[in-house]
Amino acid sequence: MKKMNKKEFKQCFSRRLAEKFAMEVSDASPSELYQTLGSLMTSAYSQDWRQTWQDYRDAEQKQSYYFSIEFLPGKMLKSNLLNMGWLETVEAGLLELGIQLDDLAEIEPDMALGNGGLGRLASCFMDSIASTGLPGNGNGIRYEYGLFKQRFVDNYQVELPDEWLQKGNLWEVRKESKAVNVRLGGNVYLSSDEMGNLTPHYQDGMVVRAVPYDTGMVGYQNNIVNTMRLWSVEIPAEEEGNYRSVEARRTVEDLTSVLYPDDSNEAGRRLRLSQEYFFVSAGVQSILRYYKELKQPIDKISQYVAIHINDTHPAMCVAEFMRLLIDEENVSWERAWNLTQKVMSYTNHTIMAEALEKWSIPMMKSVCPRIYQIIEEIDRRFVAEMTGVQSFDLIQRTRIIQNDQVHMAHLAIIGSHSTNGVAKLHSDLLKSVVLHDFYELYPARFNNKTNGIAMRRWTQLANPSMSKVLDETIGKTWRKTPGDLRLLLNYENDDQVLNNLAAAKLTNKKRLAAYIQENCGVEVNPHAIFDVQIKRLHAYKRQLLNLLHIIKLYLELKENPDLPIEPRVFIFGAKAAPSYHYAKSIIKVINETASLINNDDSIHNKLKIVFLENYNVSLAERIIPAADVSEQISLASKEASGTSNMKLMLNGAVTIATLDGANVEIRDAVGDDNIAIFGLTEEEVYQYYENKTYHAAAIYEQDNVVRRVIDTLIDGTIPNIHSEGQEIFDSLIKYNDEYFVLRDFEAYCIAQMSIDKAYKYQRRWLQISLRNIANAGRFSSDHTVQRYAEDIWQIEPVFAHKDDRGVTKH
Ligand code: GLS
Repeated sequence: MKKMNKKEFKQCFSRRLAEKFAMEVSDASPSELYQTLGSLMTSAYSQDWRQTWQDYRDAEQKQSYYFSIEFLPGKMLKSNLLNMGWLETVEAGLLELGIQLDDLAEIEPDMALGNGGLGRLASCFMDSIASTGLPGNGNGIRYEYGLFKQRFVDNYQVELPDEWLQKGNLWEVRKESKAVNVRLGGNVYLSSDEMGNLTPHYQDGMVVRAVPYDTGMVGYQNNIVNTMRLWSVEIPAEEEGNYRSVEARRTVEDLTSVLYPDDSNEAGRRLRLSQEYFFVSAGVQSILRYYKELKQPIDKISQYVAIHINDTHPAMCVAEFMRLLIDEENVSWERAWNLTQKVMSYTNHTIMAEALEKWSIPMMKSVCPRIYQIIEEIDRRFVAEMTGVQSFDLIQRTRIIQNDQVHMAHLAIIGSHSTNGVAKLHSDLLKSVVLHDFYELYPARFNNKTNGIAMRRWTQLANPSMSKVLDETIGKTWRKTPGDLRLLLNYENDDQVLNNLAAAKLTNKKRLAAYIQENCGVEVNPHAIFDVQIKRLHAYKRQLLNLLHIIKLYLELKENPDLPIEPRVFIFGAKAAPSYHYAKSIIKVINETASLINNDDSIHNKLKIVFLENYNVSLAERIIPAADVSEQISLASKEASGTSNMKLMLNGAVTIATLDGANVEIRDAVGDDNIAIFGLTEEEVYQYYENKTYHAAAIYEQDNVVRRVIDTLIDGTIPNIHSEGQEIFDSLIKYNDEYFVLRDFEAYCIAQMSIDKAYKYQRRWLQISLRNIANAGRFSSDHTVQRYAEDIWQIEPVFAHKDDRGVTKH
């Protein structure tokens, strides 16, 4: 990629502005300046983008395709600048033109085509795949509306549409020539020739056009630009006549209109199934079209193509790939099946039963009838193959079609060569409990790939003040090799370094405090502990446990305003799925408690609660660098991995955690003294399930503290929560506290006391914080994708080295 000095940049920038808008810098609005900068960037990397593609093609490289119904890139301006190696020059150049880069970054909407961890992971992987030079692409849906915008009205969550495309999207390129048709609905009949070959005949239904919008995924200073391909639906020109009515057009347009706003809690809706088939079919068709251009025999396809099924949403890749091979390429079933299993791999991201997708047979037949036929045949053959080898019961439990439903996880596991979980504990649980039957059948297919995070975004971009301290202390190699953060351990007794890290943290806390003041009207003390829980609002994540502890502290302070606790600001960020009533009630109660506590002068500002609206990637970038404490308090076994836990640790927050998901590996990385672990273990949780001895009401009866705290939900202590307080109270006492909040309450309070105590000894606290930063390198997603590449996809980096002008040197 062409490097520029400041002077050249300024000239190019002014010239581009004149060409695009016929304007001088001084006349242009931030939006025009943003577009000018973006267009300068895209034209600078498009040469590399084309070249990367050419290189993969010339070298006939095996490529992976990451199929995900969600991608959550957030803003791309600064991360692209960083990866292009332009950030410093552009920042300085713009400044000389009187422009703040951050003001331009503000213009860009957050690209929020995902709900939370699952989508963000996909985007961290896209960054890392490009940055490690791996030939890998994304494949998903270009939703017209991203995840809803959250506002609080009367302390309730309300949802507003996210019209992120309103002002266009700089980074995408519409590729009309790469469009494909997708058939939905109707009927399909099979006819057989004298050889017994079956041919499908389609009747009725609709054909829609899938048009790809490609976005360059710029690697970190390596001249590699991969592709994230998102599909948008259109009415095919030749079908215009069939779509005259508004309703008919609407049926088509709805397909890629909205992202389903549910995380780990999927409702089985017809439109969702259509979305799944739409992007699966479009993606697999375009892969096969490319493969055929290579003129290789179809039997070699697994040496060129790896398709990754990210959670069950794209599980129909298995059947669609089969369909194309047998119906379009005349490959026999057996050969096609063999190739399919070699090409496909699958990641499970949750053990929550409601998120393991199942579709009713009638629905699947009506959305994608040919796919249903193929799944039926896969199921029939699976049963036939296993009969006599495995027990009848095991076969019944593992087959794809059961009780008139199609089990998508079963399809993904049976139709692929690899199934992985996303943290050690989660992968073990898959083997021992959730997918144990499949582990019996296919032990070699199961493996673990602990999640990771895009280190550069979460340090260099989000936390420049800490990054500067790191550079000054351990040099700059950590920027490329995050494992080098360990060098920081050499300075754990160096007061100067500890103080520098503390100063960087304070800068970030002041910045967040200003944001809080501006957006919530709450004044917070930057010297207080900033205690952060940021993630989707879900009962299993137990924001309620956090709240109950805050209420306990409040009650204690009311009794004794001189209680010697460190001042704390509890910061929440969380969206609830619009249909998730209970989660919305929790938001309301947290907000009302915040109003109560924040306005109570008698507690001398020792406690504050801030619930920041509209938690998204950009807000995460603001909050995480300012956090002192990271709340990772899900019920053990429920959080598959978590990734905010890694981001917070990397930014020096100290974790208070259950032994759940990747928290276990964080504990292993930092050691017991540098993390506050509490609560039931996963084994203990399963014991309770087994012997059914959990009685939340008994804890309530016997424990005065618990009773006093829980009663505030219904006794008027917290105003305006009449029905919500009762609902939550009932969930705990009447419905026996599904997520063991009361069981873990005491242990949690003790762990919180240890945090309070540790914070009082600032030097020790800073050392703990330093050890967290130093040990975070292992959670780089660069590392994670390399494991996927070697163990699952069998793809390798391109070894074409390029010089600064983007010329390939072989
Ligand atoms: C999730 C899990 O709940 C998270 O624990 C995990 O970190 C993430 C990425 O693997 O996937 N599964 C899901 O459906 N949404 C998630 O965030």
